[in-house]
Amino acid sequence: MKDNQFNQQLGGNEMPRFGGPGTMFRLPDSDISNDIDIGIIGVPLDIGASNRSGTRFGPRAVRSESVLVRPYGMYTKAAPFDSFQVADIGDVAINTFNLAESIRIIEAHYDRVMACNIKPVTVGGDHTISLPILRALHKKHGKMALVHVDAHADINDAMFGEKECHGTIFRRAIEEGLVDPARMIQIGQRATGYSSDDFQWAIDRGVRVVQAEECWLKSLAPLMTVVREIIGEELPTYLTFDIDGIDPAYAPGTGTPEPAGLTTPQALEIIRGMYGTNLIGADLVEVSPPYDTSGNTSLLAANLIFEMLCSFPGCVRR
Ligand SMILES: [Mn+2]
Repeated sequence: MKDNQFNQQLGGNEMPRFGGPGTMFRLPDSDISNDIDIGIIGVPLDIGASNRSGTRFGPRAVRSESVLVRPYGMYTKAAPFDSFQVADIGDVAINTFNLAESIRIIEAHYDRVMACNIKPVTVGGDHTISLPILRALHKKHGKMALVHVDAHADINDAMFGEKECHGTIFRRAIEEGLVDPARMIQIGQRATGYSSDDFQWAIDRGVRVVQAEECWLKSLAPLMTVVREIIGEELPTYLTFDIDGIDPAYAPGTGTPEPAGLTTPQALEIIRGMYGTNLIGADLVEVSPPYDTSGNTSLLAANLIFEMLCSFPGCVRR
């Protein structure tokens, strides 16, 4: 099975799935290098979260549950490990005592990733991490399109006076010009807020906000057709997926759960619907293993990350 030019997973018939390396998808690990097309990166941060903590354990838990993910998408027919050189390029050494310093460390780390032309697929970590990632990617790609799946809009101006934490990041991203609000779609927002204005700041700047109620009880494939029309095929596009966008019945292991969210099939439709855009990076954030008693949230996260790999441009279908 090692005759492919690209890194392949350690197979379940070569080493039992409960043994062997602890890397994502049982792929080889690697330094940051020009040889890598897509690098999987862990950011074990939880000091930017406002309610339950625990996302510091997310990357390790998602890697652990990823042992069951195989190399071929049975429905999409996608074969990402025959398409790209993918490797687990490790974790970011954040300073767990200092959020602002951690944000700087993350940006500097992704500057190195971008210098090697690696497309990053990140496992969080709380949602704060998307801001320094977008800052680093913006230096290479300019203003990007953004698809943001989340129970929350994450557009607060400040929380407890802090301008940079997991609930403020997309206001900062728009203010700093990292993303084009006219090419930004938020999906899955719901439940309770402080006032009817909570989602309005983004809408007023041209963001398309698709609340969870608009998604209930139907396929999201038509929505994703509209999303692709809004974004187009050329504009560098980032996907940020907060696991709390999904209903806590499917994904209970998270810090700020809200009822009546997206289903697992809808999550797949969203990520698969990104195929056809110029996806240049993605993240999966807010998995909190201490609240994930069955491991199902991490298992789902690992499968969603596989689907992200399948949605990068050039991923072969066979
Ligand atoms: Mn979020």
